[in-house]
Amino acid sequence: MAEYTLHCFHESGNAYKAALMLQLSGADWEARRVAFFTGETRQPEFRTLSVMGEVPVLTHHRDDGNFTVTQSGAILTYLSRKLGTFAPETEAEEYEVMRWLLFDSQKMSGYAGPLRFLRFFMKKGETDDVQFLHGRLTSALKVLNAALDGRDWIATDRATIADFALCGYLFWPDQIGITYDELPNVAAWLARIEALPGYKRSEALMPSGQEPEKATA
Ligand SMILES: N[C@@H](CCC(=O)N[C@@H](CS)C(=O)NCC(=O)O)C(=O)O
Repeated sequence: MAEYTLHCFHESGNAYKAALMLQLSGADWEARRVAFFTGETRQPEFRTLSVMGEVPVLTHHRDDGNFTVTQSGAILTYLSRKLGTFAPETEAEEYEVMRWLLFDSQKMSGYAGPLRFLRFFMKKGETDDVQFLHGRLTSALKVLNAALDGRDWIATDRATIADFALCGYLFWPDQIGITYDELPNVAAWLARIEALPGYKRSEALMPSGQEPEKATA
């Protein structure tokens, strides 16, 4: 058995953050498919793994037993401590990373995920809800673009888990319905992440959460 099991599916940008961290850290891990699109996260068995009913879920198979962590920000923090990679190194860096993880959860992934879901997977059209999410995400992207001005990485002078959190959904601009034409710092930062040794796209790291006959991506 691998040292880490990640309950995941490749359409999930939240799962991608954890998978990317495991991949770029060279960790010993395996992906366990969650059939999200047929409702596995709502089943009682999944709720015993995660009371919040959300992917990703990380289980660390340790000598003292299995240790399970949920919420992508907590998983990234746990992995950075256990693996000693992409971690903040000082108290100031710790808070810098933390505030970007929180910003990501509410305003970046927190809007990009639902916007992509409604536009790309549900084909909802340009409803008021879609327009609201688009506006909120556009504002968050402008904040990120401004914060990246003159710097390579968002929280420190090195890549950290904050970068992996914020980019979780951003390699699917077409599916979200956005462009980076007016966000050059974001575009350059994403290219920097793609150039990290061992980088892989979500689809190459995890199985699909869709049933094969229904797969749209
Ligand atoms: N704040 C959570 C968000 C996780 C999340 O929204 N996961 C989605 C998949 S991307 C999910 O499992 N949703 C299940 C549901 O809403 O029923 C995190 O960062 O891990």
